[in-house]
Amino acid sequence: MKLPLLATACALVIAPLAACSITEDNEPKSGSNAISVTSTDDTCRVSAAKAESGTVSFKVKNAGDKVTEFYLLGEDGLRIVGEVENIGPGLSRDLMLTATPGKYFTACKPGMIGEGIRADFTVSDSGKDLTITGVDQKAIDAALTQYSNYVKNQTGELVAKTQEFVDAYKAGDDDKARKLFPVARTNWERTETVAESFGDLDPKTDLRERDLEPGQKWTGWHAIEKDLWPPAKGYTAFTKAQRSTYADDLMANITTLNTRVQDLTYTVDQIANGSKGLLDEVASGKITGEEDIWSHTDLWDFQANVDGARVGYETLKPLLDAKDEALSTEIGKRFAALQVLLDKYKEGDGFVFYDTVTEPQRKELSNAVNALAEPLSKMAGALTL
Ligand SMILES: [Cu+2]
Repeated sequence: MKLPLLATACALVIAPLAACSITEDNEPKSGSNAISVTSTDDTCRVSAAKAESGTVSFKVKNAGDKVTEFYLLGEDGLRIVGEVENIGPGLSRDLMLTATPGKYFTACKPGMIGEGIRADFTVSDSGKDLTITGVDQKAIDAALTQYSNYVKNQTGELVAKTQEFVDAYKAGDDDKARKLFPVARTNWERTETVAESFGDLDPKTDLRERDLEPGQKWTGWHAIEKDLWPPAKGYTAFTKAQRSTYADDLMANITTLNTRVQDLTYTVDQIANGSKGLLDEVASGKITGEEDIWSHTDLWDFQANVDGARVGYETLKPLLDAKDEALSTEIGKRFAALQVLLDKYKEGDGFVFYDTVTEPQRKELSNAVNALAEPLSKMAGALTL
């Protein structure tokens, strides 16, 4: 079962001036960069196909029955400029970003599979200066460099840890491989929103069996996970040759990821939205126990997503303190509260297995995640407005 990220859609309305009610009109004010998106199970209605450079906000409403996602993609159709994931039926979520002039695509993804329902989107030049006001440019540059170094550091470690993991797996040392699985994934999950921004690598690397599309070959972490923690009945273990194939493929994709992040640069809103995106990952996969369905090592991933979200916040903290100190303090408090709760499940160097965490305990974790998601969702808006 998927738990809704937030109890009400209202909690996520960013603009303080927006009155909040269940029957709220989804139409944007004319001439503004506030765009409304209505996603149903087979349509994606975007209220405007263009905007002017500067702050653009998409108010995404899910009017369908399936959980949906919304993306703003770059001209190549692969680069994710901004996204909101895991929007339950009846809920609304806001995506706020700083858009530079260019050609884009909008996409709704009902059911969270496939290419999504896409449409062209153009951002024209407003002539506006897109630098953040009221914050020292040096502080911005420092934050962006710091974040870029962080990501490179994580993917570098990911290469090393994944190598150890696949070596053990190929050698048939299953006990060692099982121990290393959640450890190697930690570096992946800490930077998951960056890893996911490579639309070609992510499905090959981190796809879950239940999200397979007809004809799609299942590879990556979770295919190996199933082989290491096989179901009691009806599963044929991989041969030695198959093990090598899957292990080498995972290693090659991780190596490519590491190569690609070396040239990546980031913007403040990407870091802010990425931080929130990592927390959405917790809500959509870890709380539910769907991420590591065979190994039950979800709490390692949970912690890693939270770590990544916190790094994003801490990187931006000097800027956020200058723009909205109360919000910054609130986010810091919520991170701390969530960590206190997570610490209860620590065991040795890792965590207890998630199948031992009861339904009420999961609910308690979920509430702490939601309490953090609410102020965290305001960070991008507070920084770019
Ligand atoms: Cu994941």
